Amino acid sequence: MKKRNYTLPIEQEENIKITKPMDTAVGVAAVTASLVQGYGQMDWIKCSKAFLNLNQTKGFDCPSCAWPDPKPGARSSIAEYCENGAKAVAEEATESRVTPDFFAQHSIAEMNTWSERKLGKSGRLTHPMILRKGATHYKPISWDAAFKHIGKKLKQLKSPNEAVFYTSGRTSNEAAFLYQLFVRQFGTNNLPDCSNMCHESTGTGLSRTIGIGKGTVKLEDFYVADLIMIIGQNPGTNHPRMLSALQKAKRKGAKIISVNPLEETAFKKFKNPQEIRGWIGGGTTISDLFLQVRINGDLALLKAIMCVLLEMEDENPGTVFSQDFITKQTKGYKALVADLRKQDTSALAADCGISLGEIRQAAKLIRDNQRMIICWAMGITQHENGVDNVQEIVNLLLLRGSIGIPGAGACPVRGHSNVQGDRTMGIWEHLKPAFKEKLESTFQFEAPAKTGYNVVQAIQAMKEGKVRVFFSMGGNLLLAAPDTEYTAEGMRNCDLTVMVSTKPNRNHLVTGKEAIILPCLGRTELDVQAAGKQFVSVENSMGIVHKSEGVLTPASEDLLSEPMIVAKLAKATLGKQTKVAWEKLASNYDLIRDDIETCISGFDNYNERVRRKGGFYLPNGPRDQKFTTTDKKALFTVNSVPNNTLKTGEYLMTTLRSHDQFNTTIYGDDDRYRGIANGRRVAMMNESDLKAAGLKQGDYIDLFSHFNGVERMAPHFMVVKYSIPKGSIATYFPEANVLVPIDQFARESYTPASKSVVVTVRKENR
Ligand SMILES: Nc1nc2c(c(=O)[nH]1)N[C@H]1C(S)=C(S)[C@@H](COP(=O)(O)OP(=O)(O)OC[C@H]3O[C@@H](n4cnc5c(=O)[nH]c(N)nc54)[C@H](O)[C@@H]3O)O[C@H]1N2
Ligand SMILES: Nc1nc2c(c(=O)[nH]1)N[C@H]1C(S)=C(S)[C@@H](COP(=O)(O)OP(=O)(O)OC[C@H]3O[C@@H](n4cnc5c(=O)[nH]c(N)nc54)[C@H](O)[C@@H]3O)O[C@H]1N2
Ligand SMILES: [Mo]
Repeated sequence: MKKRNYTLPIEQEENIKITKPMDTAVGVAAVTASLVQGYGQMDWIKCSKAFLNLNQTKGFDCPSCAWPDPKPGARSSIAEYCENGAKAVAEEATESRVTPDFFAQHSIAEMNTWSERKLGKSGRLTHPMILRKGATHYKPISWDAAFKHIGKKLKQLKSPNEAVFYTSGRTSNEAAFLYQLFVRQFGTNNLPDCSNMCHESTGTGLSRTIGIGKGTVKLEDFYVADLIMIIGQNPGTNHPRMLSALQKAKRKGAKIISVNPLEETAFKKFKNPQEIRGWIGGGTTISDLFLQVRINGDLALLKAIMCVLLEMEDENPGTVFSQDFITKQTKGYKALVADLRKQDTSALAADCGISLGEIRQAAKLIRDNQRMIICWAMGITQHENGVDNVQEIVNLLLLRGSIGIPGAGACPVRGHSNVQGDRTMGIWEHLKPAFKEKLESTFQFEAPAKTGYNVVQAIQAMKEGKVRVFFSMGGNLLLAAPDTEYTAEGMRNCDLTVMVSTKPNRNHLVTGKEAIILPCLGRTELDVQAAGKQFVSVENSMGIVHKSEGVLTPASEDLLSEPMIVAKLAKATLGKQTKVAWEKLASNYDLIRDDIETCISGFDNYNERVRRKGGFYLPNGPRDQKFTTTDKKALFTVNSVPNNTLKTGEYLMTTLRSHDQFNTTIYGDDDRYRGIANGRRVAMMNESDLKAAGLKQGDYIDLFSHFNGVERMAPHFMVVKYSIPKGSIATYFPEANVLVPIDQFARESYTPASKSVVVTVRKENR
């Protein structure tokens, strides 16, 4: 059996403190001194300027999550931000700097012993740096030399497919469009992105069933919804501003059902930090029905609910299912009903761990409330059956006709602030024929037709030695990807790895034979080019495109904007091969937007409309019940229930975000709402499992996963007794990523199954 083990360093032994999980989610009202000192080390004046401009019509888009701003077109004058948005801004606006001197003082070997948190806290990168073959330290390099070097390496490849160009979801529309254009002119579709590990299952499932890979609701729908289901999502931590929308919905009478193996604090009570009554009142109870589903029990649960609804429909035909809508607008109803009739509802209930009584309660709420929104995030997408999960959600919406009417629809809640926009701009390993033609006719070149690598395939190709150059537009693939040790080997196999980054991360330390860091402007910073001050644009989780304009003085004079980095790289690499006026485009983003308008539908009058207050909404057929599938109908699908049977001693492990992180950026070591402080190497377990295994809270265990002949190990996790279904374990991402097999991912979408990893545990021998 092959063995893999990678342990993220910690500075010193964690002194983990456990208290009761909190009953009320309450953000921090103002940017308090402690928040600023604790998270961002920025000075007060700068801090106030940043926060006054966050999510304002004239300011910058919050670099944290993709939740939309309230009232597009008339954003409030009070800062619209949340505690975690504040942390994200503070992290970027820090006063600390990682200069050439810093790199001269600290070797790669030394920095590799630092925790991810310490690395990030070192500060903002100020200068392009190169790690030469065999060197122990990064050395400064001029921008020109860096581009020349990367361009030369790219040109030397036997095939353009020996290079991989990754993107993380903070990249703006303008940078993303230029980037994919460069990559395709270079000759490959190897454009994996963080979306592959995130909502790809959503894109795949929704495209097939309703014809668009995006949600169908807008924020205003929340205010007229009668029922909101929140499945596999932790909004209190990851989309805190969503709680204000839920609170408003509740005040207007909506009911909320939450489905989660953990009773997250957000589902209990919420006090709105942005209103005075939030401080004095008792808070709003968010969830009316909490269903503590087993990990990956969602499909069984949804099916069980539909079985009960079918019984109700049989009793009173035409009162439960939206027969008129089903006949006119859908396909596949009969097959779905036939499948439901074959199911044993009690077996489904046992499978998902929810009682028949609660399933009936949920079914009744659904029967009585047609204006139903279903929200979901990573608890749904990151399983082998992630696409099936999404399709099962669509089945439920279609049965009730709860799509394309006000207050109802599908609401996948996106992660990174512009992950949806990047995909709209063509960051994708697939190149659709229509877009290919547009690119070719607009820019006079022949684009590659062959589908490129997604994240999993890219890492596998790197590991197999098929990739020589890895280029990364933001992100931290090493720690975000599954199977950390395997991914690390893939990185080390490359001749050159290049990271466009704002702050140091592990990807700068576990590198190809040579490595280059290209430091870029952040979202919060002024972006002045030859044509004057520039702004960029982003698309939020609900398909609204709006502008984002930085205000802070850049962290260093040597930073380039992401569009300019792409432009200079394209020039250095493509030379006479290209007819694009790269630097002219990167000097005036209006020109990039003009090209986007030519190539991508929905962007008519881009430059004019993006300047309007609140931006504009992209076309979305299903929102108006115009389904854009091949036969113009919404599709019911038959999805089978996954087999989650565990052998004795096995557990199903899910990997979560704590309250103090943004993906691989670790702000601090506390998970305030869950009552976990001072450390991240924890394994949340059910009380009866602990007894059965002879463990108690405070014990340390090693975790193992076995898959396809490989044993993976993650040592030293403190056991925490937690309210979680039997047979389940929850750990934090990225510490537990080493256990996620590279070759276990969602069918069709390739999203790593990081929310259902079969593990065993062993009490630590110390
Ligand atoms: N502050 C902050 N904000 C963020 C991020 C961040 O790291 N920090 N990340 C951003 C990104 S990129 C994304 S994609 C989103 C992620 O947002 P979320 O999807 O909310 O993030 P996760 O912590 O991965 O877990 C989601 C929830 O799924 C539950 N869950 C786990 N397994 C299952 C399951 O099998 N079934 C069900 N029903 N639930 C399950 C977990 O208990 C958890 O409550 O947030 C974005 N916003
Ligand atoms: N086990 C497990 N693994 C997961 C997940 C999970 O739930 N469980 N979630 C997955 C999900 S949903 C996602 S989206 C991925 C995230 O994967 P990534 O997007 O690759 O990771 P991030 O941690 O968001 O990237 C952080 C880095 O981006 C850089 N950065 C920040 N701002 C900017 C900027 O403005 N420009 C540039 N160029 N760089 C910038 C900084 O240097 C920082 O170190 O992880 C996935 N991995
Ligand atoms: Mo994500």
